[in-house]
Amino acid sequence: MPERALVIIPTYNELNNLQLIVPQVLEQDPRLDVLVVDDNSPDGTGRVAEEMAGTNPRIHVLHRPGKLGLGTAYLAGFRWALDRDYAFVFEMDADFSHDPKHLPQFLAAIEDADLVLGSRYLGGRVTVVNWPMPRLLLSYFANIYARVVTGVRLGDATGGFKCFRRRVLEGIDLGAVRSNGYAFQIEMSTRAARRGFRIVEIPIVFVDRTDGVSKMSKSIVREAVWMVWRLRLLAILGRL
Ligand SMILES: Nc1nc2c(ncn2[C@@H]2O[C@H](COP(=O)(O)OP(=O)(O)OP(=O)(O)O)[C@@H](O)[C@H]2O)c(=O)[nH]1
Ligand SMILES: [Mg+2]
Repeated sequence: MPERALVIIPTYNELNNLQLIVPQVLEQDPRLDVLVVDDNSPDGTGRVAEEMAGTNPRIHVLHRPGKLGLGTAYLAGFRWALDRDYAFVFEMDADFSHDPKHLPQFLAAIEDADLVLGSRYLGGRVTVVNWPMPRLLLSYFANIYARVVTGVRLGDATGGFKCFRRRVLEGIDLGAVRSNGYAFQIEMSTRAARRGFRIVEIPIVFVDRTDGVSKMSKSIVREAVWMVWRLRLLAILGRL
C-alpha cells in the first residue's frame, strides 16, 4: 500500500477558486486526497464542496457552523487526518497563492524530513508575485521578527503551504495550540522545531490571489506580534 497524503484546504468564500483548485491538486499525485474545511461560507462554497465529494471518493469535506478562524480549521483537519491512515498532511490555501504544481516537490522533500515548508524567502531571494509593497514588507519583516523572538531559524515561518509527517502532528500537543491567524503557522513550526523534528524548506513561488477576497486583518497581525513572545516564554519553561 502506498503511503497516502491529505491536503487540507480551509475555505471561506472561495467558490470559484475551490472548484478549480481541487482537480489540479488531485492530478499531481495518485496518493493525494483533499479535505475541505468550510466555515459555512455565505457564497455556497460548502455546498459545492459537498457536491464534489459526492462524485469523487478522494474528496472529503468538514463543515463548521461559522467563521471560526484558520487555526482551528486546520486543527480540526489534523484530527480528522490522524483518525485515518494518512502518512503525510498538507496545509494549503484555496486561493491559488499556493500552486498545486509544487505538491510533488513537497512529496519528494518529505522523504527526508518531518516537516517541509514552502518558503518565499530562501537564499536571499523573494519569490512573491503581485503583492503590494507594504504587504510584502510586512511579511518579510514579520519573518525576521519571528526569527529573533522565537530563536527558531526559519526563512519563512508565516507561510501556509506545508507538509507534516504524521508523527509531527502526533508529537505536538494540538490541544495547547492557541493561535488562529498567521501566528498559527509560526506556532506549529516553532513547536515542531522545539520538539526536534527535522524541518526542510523548499522554494515556492507565491502569487497573490486574483479571485475572492483576503481574510487578512489587523487583529491577525496583532495576534502574531504577541504570540511569538508567548512561544518564547513557553520554550524557556520547557513547555513547547
Ligand atoms: N475555514 C476557514 N477558512 C479560512 C478562514 N480564514 C481564511 N480561510 C481560508 O484560508 C486560506 C487563506 O486565507 P486568505 O484569505 O487567502 O488569507 P491570506 O492568504 O493570508 O490573505 P491573502 O494573501 O490576502 O489572500 C483561504 O483558502 C481562505 O479561504 C476561516 O476563518 N475559516
Ligand atoms: Mg491568500
